[in-house]
Amino acid sequence: MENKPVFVTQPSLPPLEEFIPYLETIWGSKVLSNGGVMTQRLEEALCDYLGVKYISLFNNGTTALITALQSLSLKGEVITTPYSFVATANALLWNNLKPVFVDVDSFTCNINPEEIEKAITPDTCAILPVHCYGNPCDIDAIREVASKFDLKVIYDAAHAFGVEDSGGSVLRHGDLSILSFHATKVFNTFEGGAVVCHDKSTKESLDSLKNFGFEDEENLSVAGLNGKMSEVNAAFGLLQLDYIDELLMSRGEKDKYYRDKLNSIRGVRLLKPTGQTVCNYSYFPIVLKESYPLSRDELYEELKKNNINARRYFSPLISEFERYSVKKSKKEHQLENAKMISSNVICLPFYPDLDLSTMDRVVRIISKFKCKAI
Ligand code: T4K
Repeated sequence: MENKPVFVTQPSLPPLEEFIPYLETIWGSKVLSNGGVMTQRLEEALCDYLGVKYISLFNNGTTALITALQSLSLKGEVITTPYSFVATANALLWNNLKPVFVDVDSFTCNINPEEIEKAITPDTCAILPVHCYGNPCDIDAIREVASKFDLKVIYDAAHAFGVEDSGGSVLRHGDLSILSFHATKVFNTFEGGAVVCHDKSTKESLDSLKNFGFEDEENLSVAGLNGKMSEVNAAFGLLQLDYIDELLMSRGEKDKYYRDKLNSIRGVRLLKPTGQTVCNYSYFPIVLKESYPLSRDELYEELKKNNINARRYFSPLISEFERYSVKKSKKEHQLENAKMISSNVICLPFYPDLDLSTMDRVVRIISKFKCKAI
């Protein structure tokens, strides 16, 4: 089985027979969507597990983010990171907001608060940072700049399920945080997402916005999306929660295994967890240094030749997609760190069921090239 295809991630599925009773309940109730019992139970269970006050479930992380931004009635410019999945900035465009990309820290890959402050204009209304790969942003510094300039903060916490800092869940920070429960995530509901908020009236407003904007049968506040999670997705989430601690533990063990093997390879930089007391090990990115004998794309192709499908998360930068490129912008030079990481990063296959022999296979390929003398 030396050459069986390997993907960057793969969901771990609970035993199929354990899902049947959930389906029987749904079949019995004939309530398939629109806030049925499974969705209500999952919201409660997630508040409890994550240690947050209010959660509104969505059908994916993108609609969660679009609706979170819509709920704040923002207008103007939003400062964000170019080093993320394109959904982050797409959600701004859906709200007629202008993304302003600023550079990231070269070690954490997260938005650099000093760069945020430099990019503020009279049109700035909010900051949209991403806890990239589940590593928390510099939350204190972001809070400081936001309060100094009276800006909203919406965290894209798509990768940060279960991550904690010394005070508890990182999801308690900012005005709102969003999560993704896509199949490729640490906790998944096939497709799914959520907005975490701090008070009941915000939760009610999010619930209304994701239900087309209905306030009641006769009143529509604004044009909302259909962002509701279905009962089957919520039921899968409930089942998956029973296994989440086991899955996180397995991720932790695999993270350590890769680190021990890759640490000594010259030219390979491993990103270190920063600022969290509980990690979720959502991805395993490596950044190739100049001394590594292959370019990132050469290594990517080499892995592919061996049936190992790594991914270049996040390359291109969002700001490099034609739709977003700020041609000849005077801010262009400020994205140096983001560009450097984006051209050299590669996310290795990483998921709870990944076997050690496959990890060894990945390590063998990375380590077989002789390092450049520089
Ligand atoms: N904000 C951030 C920072 C995000 O990273 C994302 C999504 C969002 C917001 C938006 O959240 P969602 O709307 O997606 O809930 C994947 C995911 O589709 C996306 O959720 C994720 N971030 C992004 C980083 O990665 P692709 O285009 O790389 O996915 P795909 O289909 O190539 O899947 C990757 C690998 O996973 C495949 O090679 C095979 C494996 N896989 C995939 C699926 C779907 C499986 O083994 N089983 C599966 O069911 O975007």
